[in-house]
Amino acid sequence: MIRLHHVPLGRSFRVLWLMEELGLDFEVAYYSIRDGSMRTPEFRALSPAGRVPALEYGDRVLFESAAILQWLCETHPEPKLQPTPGEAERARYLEFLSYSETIGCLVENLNLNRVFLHDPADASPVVIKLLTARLRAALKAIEERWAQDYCLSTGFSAADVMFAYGFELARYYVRFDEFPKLQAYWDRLKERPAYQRAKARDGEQDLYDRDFYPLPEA
Ligand SMILES: N[C@@H](CCC(=O)N[C@@H](CS)C(=O)NCC(=O)O)C(=O)O
Repeated sequence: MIRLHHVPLGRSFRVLWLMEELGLDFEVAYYSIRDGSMRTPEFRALSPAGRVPALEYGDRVLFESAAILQWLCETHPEPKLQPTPGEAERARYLEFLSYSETIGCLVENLNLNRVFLHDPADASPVVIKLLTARLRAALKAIEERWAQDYCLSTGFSAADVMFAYGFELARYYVRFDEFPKLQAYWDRLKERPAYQRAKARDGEQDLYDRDFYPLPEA
């Protein structure tokens, strides 16, 4: 039995998408960050920090999206979605897995300031501007170096699942017309049947109440 513990639009989408790419048969248990369902002892037994993704896989429970993606690719080596140690693109692969969380953490901090505070007056415009600038810079750095179709020159891999998922959230804070190469790459990934199957199982997000959060005036 494989069961993914998932928040719609959360980082658990990476695992949902990858499992569709691998053609696995799995269940999805849905949560909301807002309703306390991830603060229970039962959920913390699956994921110590009370976060998604958590993956039940037979007798095993895993957390952390990058670790889960790597482990799933090792456990299901066909189709081959990651370079093995020693292969030329392995270093680039590992870089993208980690860089994805550089972007993920910036978005998470923007989310804290912009969508999770009970009183929006507690948000710091200065911090929001700094985080947004850092997010733009992190994306721009890749846009400027982007000279291929996927993260790896060898083609589609779990690095694309890990990295491009971040665009789903970053787009609430930065305009992607600044990043035409990344936008074209993302548009191509969204055409993948496995992505579309994953999207159909993602669920209704309750994080954002508008399409874009412009910088505060002050
Ligand atoms: N580095 C972790 C981050 C996991 C994480 O922070 N997930 C968010 C959803 S995107 C979460 O569960 N947040 C719940 C909370 O902060 O209370 C990963 O990639 O799995």
